[in-house]
Amino acid sequence: MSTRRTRTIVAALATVLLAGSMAACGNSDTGGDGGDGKIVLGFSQVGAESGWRTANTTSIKEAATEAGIELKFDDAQQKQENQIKAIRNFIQQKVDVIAFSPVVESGWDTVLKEAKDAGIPVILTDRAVDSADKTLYKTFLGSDFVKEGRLAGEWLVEQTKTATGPVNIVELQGTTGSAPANDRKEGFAAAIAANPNLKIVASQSGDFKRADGKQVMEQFLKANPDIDVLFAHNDDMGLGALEAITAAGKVPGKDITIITIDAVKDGMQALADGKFNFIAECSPLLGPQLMELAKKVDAGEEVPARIETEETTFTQEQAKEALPNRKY
Ligand code: GYE
Repeated sequence: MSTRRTRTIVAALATVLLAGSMAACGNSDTGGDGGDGKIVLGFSQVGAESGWRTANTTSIKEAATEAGIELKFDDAQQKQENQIKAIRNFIQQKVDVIAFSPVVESGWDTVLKEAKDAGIPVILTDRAVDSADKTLYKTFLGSDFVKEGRLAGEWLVEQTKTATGPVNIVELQGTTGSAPANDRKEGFAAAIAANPNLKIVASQSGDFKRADGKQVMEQFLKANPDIDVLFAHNDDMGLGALEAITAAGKVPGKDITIITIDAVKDGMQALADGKFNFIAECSPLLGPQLMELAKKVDAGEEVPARIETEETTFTQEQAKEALPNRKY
C-alpha cells in the first residue's frame, strides 16, 4: 500500500472520529505523489497558440497551486503525437489523474484505453474527442462551440436583414480537425442559412494563430475583391487579419465587418476601438472547475458526463463597458 493511500485512510478515519459521521475513502490511488499526500495531476496542454491558450494555462497552473494539487504540465506545441507521448509518460509515472485538451478530435482511443487499463481517470478539458466509447474518460469540461458559432451567425443575420444583394463572407477556421474549428463552422453555417444572401466565398484554416490569420487574410483579399464580412474562429486570427485588411487599404470594422470568438483582452480592445464588430465569448478560465473534478474523480466519486462553461456575447458598446474589468 502506498504512503499516500495509508495517509488517506488515516485521514478518513480521523474524520469519522471527529465528525462522528461516515467518511468516504479515496479508492483509486496509484501512488504517483511521492508520498507527500498530494493528488498528482498530469495535464497535457495543446500549446501556446493564442491569447486564449495563455489565459487557460495560467488559470490551470494557479488553480492547481490554490487547490494543493501537484501539477505535471506538458506543452504539446499543437502536435497530437506530443500529447500522446505526454499521456504515456503520465501513465508511466503513475499520476493520480490525467487531464488534457485534445488538439484534434480523432485518434485517441488507443492511448485512452492505456490510461483506463492503468486505472487512471481521464478528464477532457476545453476540447472534445470523437471516441465512440464514452467510458474512456470520466467527463468533459468546456464550452459549447456549436453555440458560439451559431451566436456569431445569428448576430450577422440580424445585422444584414435588410440587405438586398449578396453578402460575401470569408471564414478563418481554427486548427484543422479540432473540435472548436469543426463545431464553430457548423454552428455559424446553420445560422446564416436563414438568409440566402449570406454566402461564404472562402474558408481556410489559420490554425488559431495571429501570423497565420494575417497570411490567409492576405490571400483572401487578393482572390476576392468584394469581401463584406470576416468570421474568424478566434480573436488572434482576427487580430492578424486586421493587419492584412489595413495593408490592403480597407478599414476594418467598416469596410469589412469582423466577427470573432473568445473575447480575450486584445480582442475586446479591438472591439471597443471599432475594428471588430462582434465577439462570441469562450471562457478559458477552466482551472478551478478542473481541480474540483480532479479531486472528485480521484476519490472515485461520480461526476456529470459534461460540464459546460457559461458564456456571453459582446457588441462594441458592451466591450467598452467590460474592458476595464477584463482579467485576461
Ligand atoms: O478559441 C482558441 C484556442 O480550444 C476553445 O483554442 C479553444 C480554442 C480557442 O487556440 O483561441
